[in-house]
Amino acid sequence: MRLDVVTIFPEYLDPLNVSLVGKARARGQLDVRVHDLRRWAYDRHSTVDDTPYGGGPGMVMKTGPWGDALDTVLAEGYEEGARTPALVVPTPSGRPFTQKLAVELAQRPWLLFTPARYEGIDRRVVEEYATRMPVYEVSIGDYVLAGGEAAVLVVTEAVARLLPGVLGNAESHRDDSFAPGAMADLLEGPVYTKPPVWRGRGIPEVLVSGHHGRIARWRRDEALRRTAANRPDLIERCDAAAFDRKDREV
Ligand code: 6GU
Repeated sequence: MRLDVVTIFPEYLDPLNVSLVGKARARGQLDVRVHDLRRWAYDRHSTVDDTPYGGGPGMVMKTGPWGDALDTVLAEGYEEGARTPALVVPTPSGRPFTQKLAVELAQRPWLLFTPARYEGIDRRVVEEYATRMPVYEVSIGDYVLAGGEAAVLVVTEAVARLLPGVLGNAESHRDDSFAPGAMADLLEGPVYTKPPVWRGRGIPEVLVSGHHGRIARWRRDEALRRTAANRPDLIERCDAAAFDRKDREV
């Protein structure tokens, strides 16, 4: 997969060299290019923003530099053989970024991110590129960040771990014993490792019982407990009938 990021803070994307994403890049599974938007500014001060039409606080990112930047990055990508880009526009006004959307983005061969600072990008930029390619305006949660760069890191990590061969087998096949739509929509329960006793605290006996059915059911119940406590909205959506079927098997 190819990823391009156009930003006024290229160094903000340095974490893309670390950990899972960094390793995927080193292995050639991810081709990441970070571009400085100011390269496409055209005045002495490398201005990329201006005051908003209609007044109001803050500044708006200008059409000119963004248009020239995106045209150049797209042309370079096509020249190098990349195909069918999708534009990913991080904005608190976007649709919620979810695991489902991460799976959808992971299918695409080329993502072009446009993280903005200030009050956002002149609307005409998104309108223009939406005539040429799919555009995903995404928000990573109900709070406001100073810019979209942190959202690019979030989306990239969520997408990269879904690419074939990026995660180890053990991790990618977890929870396979559960029907999709049942456990899939719950939060993970607690986990334990050695030693068996720490500061007088033991581990749940069932986990060393060797009874895989009971372990699976315990994990499911803990997942339900945690989900009910932290995300009651997710309980509404889960498939209770699938749990009942599973229970009758144990
Ligand atoms: Cl994608 N950008 C900004 N600036 N703030 C956000 C966000 C994105 N998602 C949640 N808050």
